[in-house]
Amino acid sequence: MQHFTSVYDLPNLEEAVKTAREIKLDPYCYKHLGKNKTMILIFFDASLRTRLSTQKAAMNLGMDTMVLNVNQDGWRLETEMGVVMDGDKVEHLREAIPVIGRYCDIIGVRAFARFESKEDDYSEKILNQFVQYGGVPIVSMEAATRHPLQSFADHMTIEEYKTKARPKVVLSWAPHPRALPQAVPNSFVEWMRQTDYDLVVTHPQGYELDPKFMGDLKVEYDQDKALAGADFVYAKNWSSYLEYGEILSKDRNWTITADKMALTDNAKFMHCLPVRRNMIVTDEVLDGPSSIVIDEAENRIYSAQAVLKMILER
Ligand code: SN0
Repeated sequence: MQHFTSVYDLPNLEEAVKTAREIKLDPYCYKHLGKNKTMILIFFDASLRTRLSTQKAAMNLGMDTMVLNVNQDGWRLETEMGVVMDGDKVEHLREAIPVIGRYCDIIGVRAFARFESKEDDYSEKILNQFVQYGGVPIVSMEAATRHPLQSFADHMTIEEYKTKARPKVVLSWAPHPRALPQAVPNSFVEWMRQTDYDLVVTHPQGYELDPKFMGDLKVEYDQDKALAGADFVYAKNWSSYLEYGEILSKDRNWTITADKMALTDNAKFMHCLPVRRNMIVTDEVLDGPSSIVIDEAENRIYSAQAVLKMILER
């Protein structure tokens, strides 16, 4: 595997999950692979789990890591081509990216949707410049439209917890005070559609995701109906794709409560974190026995490690 920017980069999905689960049992078994190799993690946006779990994954493989928080520690970087750089941006990505590539063997990059232009975000303007100019393998640590490392950990976690061959997995929109990207739900849907799970997506009208990710999957607009008999409830907020970046609802009837969880088949509660308590999910559910968010976060290490292993072995 050369780059990792979506589920489609994996040579074999089942094998990848198997590898991640094997690594979990013996995290240092591939420590020789990363000897004298360096991974640089570039953050245009904040991070807790992705930063720490990806660094941990690289270290478990014997790699060295360096981290750059672009907007805090580095020069402010210009991302637009053809502009006169007479403003506050000091250096262009066009030089910064290949330079970073000369200093390492793998680049991880996080650059969220900026909500300035739907076209820019959905053409993955920043991520694609890294792929084009980096000269080394690129790992997406959440780009404008996808968060594949998260979806990998989500899939691994469902595999660990599922009690039936074909669990019902419900992705439910939930309210949030800010406009968030569609990357996590896009990626989750895209990834889950590669499995044989019974995937149901529920959200208010106007929150339809890009058909590129949804394919022929139909939306269930009635959240209670969607939750009926669910084995996994994956809650997430996102802003509107159609009315790009807009918040169309903050309806707390969509918050995942114990009453909502009672509609399910004793479902496990999942969220990528960070989560807004009592907006997305009540304290009772998040602190209760059905919540597997911490295990899900732990699995970020092993799924990232499986990805880096495949890149190192290419
Ligand atoms: C990001 C998102 O894509 O939704 C990262 C999730 C892994 N989440 C946020 O930016 C949350 C910010 C907030 O204000 O709660």
